[in-house]
Amino acid sequence: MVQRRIAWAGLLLLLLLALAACAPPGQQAVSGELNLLCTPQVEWCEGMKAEFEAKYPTITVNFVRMSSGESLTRLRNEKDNPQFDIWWGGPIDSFVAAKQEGLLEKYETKSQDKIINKDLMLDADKYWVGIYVGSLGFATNTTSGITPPTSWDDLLQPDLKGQVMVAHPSSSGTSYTALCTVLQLRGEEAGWDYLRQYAGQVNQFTKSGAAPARFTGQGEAAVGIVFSHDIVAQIEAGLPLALTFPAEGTGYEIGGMGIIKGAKNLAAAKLWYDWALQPETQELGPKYKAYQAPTVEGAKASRPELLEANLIDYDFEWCGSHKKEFIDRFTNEIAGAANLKE
Ligand code: S7P
Repeated sequence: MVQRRIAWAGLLLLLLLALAACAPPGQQAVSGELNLLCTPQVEWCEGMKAEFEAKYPTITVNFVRMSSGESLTRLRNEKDNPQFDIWWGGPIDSFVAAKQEGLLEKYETKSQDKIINKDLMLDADKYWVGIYVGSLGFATNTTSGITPPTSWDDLLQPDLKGQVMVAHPSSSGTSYTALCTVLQLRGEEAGWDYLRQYAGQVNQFTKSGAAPARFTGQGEAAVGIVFSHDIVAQIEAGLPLALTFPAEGTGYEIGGMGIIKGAKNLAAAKLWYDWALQPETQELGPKYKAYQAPTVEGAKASRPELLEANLIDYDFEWCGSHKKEFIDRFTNEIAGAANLKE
């Protein structure tokens, strides 16, 4: 009797092990680690790690959350000995730059068939892909007495001197999206002139792009320039904020994903990549307070109204190709990047 029980227990154990190593049809069983460079908010990064590990229990995800500019710098520094396997999130301008610098690995997969707008959201050479879309907005503290701005010029009003908060474009993809939006809306000469005036209104540049929504809600500034979904998350958290958009046009991001050139856990990186392009995965965002719109067929946007603003025809190739040049110019001629607020 005892022997029979031991035999059954052994069989059960074998079955459990076999199940754990089992992969969906068409995929090889993968186990080990996945080192993820994660650029969205930390709550979403943590949620995605937990969801992925629940689906693939033989893989452990180690992630580091870093803003876009910091991520790009880190990848450049680690080019000869990459520590990350995949980069998930952050505006694709940085992925365009990373591809040009040889930091990404090409990956062609059937999962890319589901992308809703391949011309815009899938790199022609398959080095990066879009995983979400989000528009840039203004967050106004409703107790500040300031009328919420509805144009870029409104940010220059004397009442807002020292009352505007935005991240620094050297560290933040959000802020770089704002910079490149202005250059496209106004043309380069007038755009740089505007950026000089706008920087004069800023009380302090932050490191992270989403932070100004929280600081503005806490009364440290009257207006923050932030992605609209990050403003919505702070309104939901109870902060007194109003969301507005510039009527003449606002920029938007396509959040990117790409496998790192020389990834040490390539098979796991490909699994994450394919998983991140499933509609069920993209619909997980709101569970972790992320309200960006999905990029694949079959996934429903939680806040479609955020893309109903007047979006400019943002040129990701142009902004990505000039990223280093524009950031250097902003940092050297307009506002340095020392002492950024966390
Ligand atoms: O919070 C989500 C999100 O706004 O974060 C990314 C953002 O670029 C990361 O922060 P930085 O601005 O500090 O780089 C966006 O891609 C994403 O929508």
